[in-house]
Amino acid sequence: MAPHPDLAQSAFLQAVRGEPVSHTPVWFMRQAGRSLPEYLRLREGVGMLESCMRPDMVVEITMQPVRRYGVDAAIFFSDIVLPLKAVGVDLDIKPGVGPVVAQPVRTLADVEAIPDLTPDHVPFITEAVRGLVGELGGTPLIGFAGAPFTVASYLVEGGPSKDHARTKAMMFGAPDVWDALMRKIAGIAAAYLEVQVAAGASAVQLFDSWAGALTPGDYRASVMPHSARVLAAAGELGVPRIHFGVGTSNLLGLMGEAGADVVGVDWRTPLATAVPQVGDRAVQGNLDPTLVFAPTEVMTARAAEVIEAGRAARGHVFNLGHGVIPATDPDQLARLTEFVQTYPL
Ligand code: 1CP
Repeated sequence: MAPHPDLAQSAFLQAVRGEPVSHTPVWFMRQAGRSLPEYLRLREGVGMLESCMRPDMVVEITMQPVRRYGVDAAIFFSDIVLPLKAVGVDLDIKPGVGPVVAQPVRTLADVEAIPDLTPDHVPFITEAVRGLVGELGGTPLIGFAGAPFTVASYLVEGGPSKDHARTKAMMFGAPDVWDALMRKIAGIAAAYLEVQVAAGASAVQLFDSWAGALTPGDYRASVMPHSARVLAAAGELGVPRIHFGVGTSNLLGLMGEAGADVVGVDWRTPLATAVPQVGDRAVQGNLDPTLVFAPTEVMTARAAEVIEAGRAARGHVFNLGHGVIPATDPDQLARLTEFVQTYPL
């Protein structure tokens, strides 16, 4: 299907390419799911992974924040562990916890038992993306995948972890197993992104949420080459690539060099500090997600500072510095969206 003609004028796609924009484009990580009452109603009695495998639900949940806020891009409703589930890894997403893996990956045999991903594993993704692209019209859809380090953390730890100790112990102590695991996940992520782009996604985001646990030296040696492979594969499909992590103030340059068009910045690093680090790339971010709980004029004053700092970058996509917090008042996000879109450039 040919891309919708209005996509050429999308402020989001213009900003990520470093072209002039009429307004600063805005979308929110975790805008789909979690906080909207219409989402919570729809999800009643349906498991998280089950909802990700039902195209009708994926289309509806992805559309909800687009309708409510009029954001400049949609983020595909899914999860970073969905492709693992699709190839047969025994895992679930437990309410209030997150992804839990039945048999954590520890050995080379464990890695080799994970199948590579083919489009036949995820026909429901193709169907959902096609349906969405039809409904979204001129609003671009951002596809996504988890980056090898962040996905490896769930597989090795068996669930959410604060220090990623077992994961890093494998990286430090069993480099052959680590290399095989990172190659396996990178291949799955690249294939998963290809399915989304083939079905019509306009851009992709690689989430390396937990990369901030690494020193620059370890990131460069043991993680970056694998993320770079995923980003290069996405680049060959001709779509812009966003690369995001949390607590990555000392990794921003490397995350750009890994092959990103846009570097996502969390709220701890001022954009004025981040922009020189990423060089000739666009940035995405980075309002502290808790500012939506402050009075509206406090929130918008800080949003204005973010927009002003973003002017120094090749391009700027406004976002929160991490995902929408579930207790967020949707009306406050609506006000924030309007403020950013009408802020004079
Ligand atoms: O039952 C539920 O509603 C569970 C909540 C939920 C939702 C709505 C989870 C569990 N995942 C998702 C969807 C999701 N996850 C999206 C869809 C788009 C959107 O919500 O707008 C995306 C992009 C993700 C990506 C994801 N999953 C990341 C990377 C982004 C980030 O937030 O840093 C990570 C780390 C995950 C793992 C995950 N999935 C769910 C939870 C609670 C977690 C985090 C657990 C942990 O702390 O380790």
